[in-house]
Amino acid sequence: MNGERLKRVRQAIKEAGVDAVLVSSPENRRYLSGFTGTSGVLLISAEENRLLTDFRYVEQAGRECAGFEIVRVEKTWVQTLRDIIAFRSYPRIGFEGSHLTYRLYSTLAEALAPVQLEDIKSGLDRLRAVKDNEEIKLIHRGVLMVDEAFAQLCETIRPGVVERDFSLALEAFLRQRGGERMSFDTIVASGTRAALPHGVASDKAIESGDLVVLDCGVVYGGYASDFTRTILVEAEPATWQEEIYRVVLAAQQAGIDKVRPGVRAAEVDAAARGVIEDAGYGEYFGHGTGHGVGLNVHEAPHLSASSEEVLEAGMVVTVEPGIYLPGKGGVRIEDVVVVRDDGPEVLTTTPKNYLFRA
Ligand SMILES: [Mn+2]
Repeated sequence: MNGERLKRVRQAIKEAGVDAVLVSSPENRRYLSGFTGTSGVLLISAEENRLLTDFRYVEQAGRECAGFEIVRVEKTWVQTLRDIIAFRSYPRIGFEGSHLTYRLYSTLAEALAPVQLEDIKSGLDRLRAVKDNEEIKLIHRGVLMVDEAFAQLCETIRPGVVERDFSLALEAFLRQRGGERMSFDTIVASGTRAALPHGVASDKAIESGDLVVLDCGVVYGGYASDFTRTILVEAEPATWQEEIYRVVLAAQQAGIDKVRPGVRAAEVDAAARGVIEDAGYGEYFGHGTGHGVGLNVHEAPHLSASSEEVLEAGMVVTVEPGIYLPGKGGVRIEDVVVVRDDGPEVLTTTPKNYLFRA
């Protein structure tokens, strides 16, 4: 049982003005209870910690969730929940609005009436933004696994190699070393496809002179990592290729240099974006500069212009600006960075100070 996390969720329950909370998203459920199964819901209040789950997971939950009473769901968890709270006084119950489907919400509201349901998802997500040392270790391990994979496999990015085959080799390498799964579908975007910021590996063969954007991550111990490098395949760089690489690299460094406690997430974005805008490529950088990484590969804090979050020591974020020129290609560079009291600690070790030649 993680008493510190339960203390903080009880504080969040109080702040949200609810009497109890239902936690159904896999990340928050795992964060608060330790449960790694794929089906179940937590009921947490000032007085109780319960996990409602079905036959498949009862034994596993008993092992994983010290401090939680495991309740076996017979028909649906909504019915089980209704039976439990019939004996409670919980006039207002929080739930995760961006996770619960509309249909489930409707069923829940009807079954629990007259209980009032309040969406407190963002209040729960915020609990995960600052990582403890154990969490940072798991993320670091994943980051280093990907660094190792890149060092081993980079030179296999050759003309004629199909994007999808490369991603498969990369995934096999990482799985053999203990990676549970990839953080997301691996992006291998070569040639003009490199202008697609999320160009998932396709059947295209890599060609000489292509820029290849490789964006991937591995999940280790439940925690995601995230990584991007751009590689030039077997050619002298064209002037435009060298130029956008240089600009993205400078932008990425400007973003990293801003990372420290007390700095607004939007300032990190502004620092990176400013370099790209000053070079005249502002319209070709259409996504945020980075995001928190943890149980979810994209989580708080969000490093974007509209973010109102403020960095705190222990947050783990990516810094990943890019330039995408339609019909030509693109460049993105991404590292994972820990917010430390004395500034940024970059976990990613793969070099980036030059355009990789494969
Ligand atoms: Mn990322």
